[in-house]
Amino acid sequence: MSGQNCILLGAPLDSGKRRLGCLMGPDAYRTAGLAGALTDLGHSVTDRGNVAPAPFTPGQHPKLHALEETIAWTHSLAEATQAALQDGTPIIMGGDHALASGTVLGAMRHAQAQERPLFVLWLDAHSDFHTPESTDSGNLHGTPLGYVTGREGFDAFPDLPYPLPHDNIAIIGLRSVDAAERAALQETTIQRVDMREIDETGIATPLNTFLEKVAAANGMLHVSLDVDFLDPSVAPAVGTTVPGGATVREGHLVMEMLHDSGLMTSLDLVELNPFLDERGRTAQLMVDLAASAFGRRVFDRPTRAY
Ligand code: NNH
Ligand code: MN
Ligand code: MN
Ligand code: MN
Repeated sequence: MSGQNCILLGAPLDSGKRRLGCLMGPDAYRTAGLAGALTDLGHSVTDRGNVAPAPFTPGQHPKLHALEETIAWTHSLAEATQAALQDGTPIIMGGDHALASGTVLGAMRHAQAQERPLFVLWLDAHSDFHTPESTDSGNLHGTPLGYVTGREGFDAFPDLPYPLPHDNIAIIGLRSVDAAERAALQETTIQRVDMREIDETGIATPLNTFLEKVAAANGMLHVSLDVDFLDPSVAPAVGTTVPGGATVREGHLVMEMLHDSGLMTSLDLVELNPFLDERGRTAQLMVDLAASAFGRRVFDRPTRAY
């Protein structure tokens, strides 16, 4: 699996919540050496620079923060992601998690054109399954999985080509799920893996279950990695830390398994807030995790057949 065409897309979207800083994410990944780490692994890398939001007029929504701006980003990121998927493997350098409404939409359009199903792996402390009605915070970074699955209330967002099937989604790392999200999630077949399950079975077991399903369906796989999937002791640079998260090794194991599976077709790196980092350590860890997803390893081992 060497020699992929990696396409870096900067997404300095900071509209998905009120605390600022994620707009610095793309340059933090560049500074931490993401492109060089990938070329060292034998991939070709093109940095297409930063995407900009489509034109928009800011409004004053009583509850939702920066609705118009987030919708504008959804339009432009869907187009940029779909275009990049035609040429290689997009790596979206966020930006907060609201960007995934755009990147997953772009991946859905691309997969539909390829006549293949799209699967989504969401690595996150949170489930991001709110609707504009159910969110308490009004922060749209808590809603992208609600949007792409076709929940109610996203009328002002771009039309979906189809609702992403619940069976095609796994969320791994859960430990902060709001009551309204929990109630809605429990009505779905989304694979929900909380930290307790990871403690009890190890993280490889539920991930294998999901990857086997992707492979059996000849699916494309979009991976969305939220910094807060990781424990705050190793990844402090995120506005929404939740204790009890994934260890460095659990993070790497997920990425190594994704690489060995050969299934991942696009990757989001989201919620990095460099303003909150300590000497760049979180940015560096995210770059190292991305490197594992693109083949960095200590020793080769027999590839598991999915
Ligand atoms: N569920 C909360 C909300 O909707 C928190 C979402 N924050 C995240 N999601 N960081 O990954 O506001
Ligand atoms: Mn998230
Ligand atoms: Mn999160
Ligand atoms: Mn909430």
